[in-house]
Amino acid sequence: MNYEILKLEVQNAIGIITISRPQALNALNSKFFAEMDQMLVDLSQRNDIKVLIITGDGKAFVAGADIAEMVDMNEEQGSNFSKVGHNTFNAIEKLDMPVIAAVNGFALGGGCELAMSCDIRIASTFAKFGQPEVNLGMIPGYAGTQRLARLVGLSNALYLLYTADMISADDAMRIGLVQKVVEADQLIPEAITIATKIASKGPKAVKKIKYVTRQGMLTDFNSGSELESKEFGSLFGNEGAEGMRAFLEKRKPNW
Ligand code: CO8
Repeated sequence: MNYEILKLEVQNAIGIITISRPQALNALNSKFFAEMDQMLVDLSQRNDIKVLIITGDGKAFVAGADIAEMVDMNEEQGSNFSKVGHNTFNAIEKLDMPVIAAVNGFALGGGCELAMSCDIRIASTFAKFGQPEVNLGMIPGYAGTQRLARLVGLSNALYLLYTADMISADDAMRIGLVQKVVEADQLIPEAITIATKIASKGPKAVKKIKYVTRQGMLTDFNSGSELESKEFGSLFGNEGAEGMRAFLEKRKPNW
């Protein structure tokens, strides 16, 4: 595919996707979803990337779904456009590697929903988060109603969804939506530092952490614990054996 909106750079096992349609504050249109779907397939077929970072070009991470594209949709088209977003964001959650959102600016509506589909969020002091759909007489359509409540708790989520308030990076961190806030010029370096740290850990263990933890959020405690036992067991005899042996032999593991 000839990517026009997405740019991928790969350095030292870290992939950085930049969403670049700054003239529309990187608003999510059909082209974005087609490109992101293909990018996720491409990424799942490569084995040189251990951690992925997603960021935005310009003053926005993503300022929402593309209002100009949505304005004339009918009920069926709106519902379908919502499902397109669900599929893409679910695929990010299922991607076989940790995904870090490096939120450089506005993360509104679909932009906040995209950031929430990533595993962790690092924000610049310029970042603003919000679900302003009620200002448009709409509700979130890319699972924002579901992910926000799971990440920040029911009442924090309902507060943001009802009021459409745009909150600062510090306030987003206070409610647990963001894991770290840094100066703008430190955003990508810090995301790379975190990604590099994760990439140095047991690679199979990191993938299984994502799989088991995310599956656990979709199921009940006992089923999640059962899956944990199975995947925990699967690491014995290979990567886990090397990691534990390296500890006992006081050397670095050779993954
Ligand atoms: N869609 C399309 N274009 C946009 C969007 C958007 N979401 N946001 C900004 N733009 C465009 C503007 O129209 C403007 O274009 P132009 O230069 O041609 O007039 C350009 O980007 C720059 O924007 P502004 O001039 O408005 O920049 P400001 O710095 O003054 O303001 C804001 C920045 C505050 C971010 C402002 O642009 C804004 O409020 N944007 C809309 C935010 C919003 O409401 N987002 C939610 C959209 S709805 C949504 O995301 C639902 C998700 C689920 C959809 C389900 C599918 C059915």
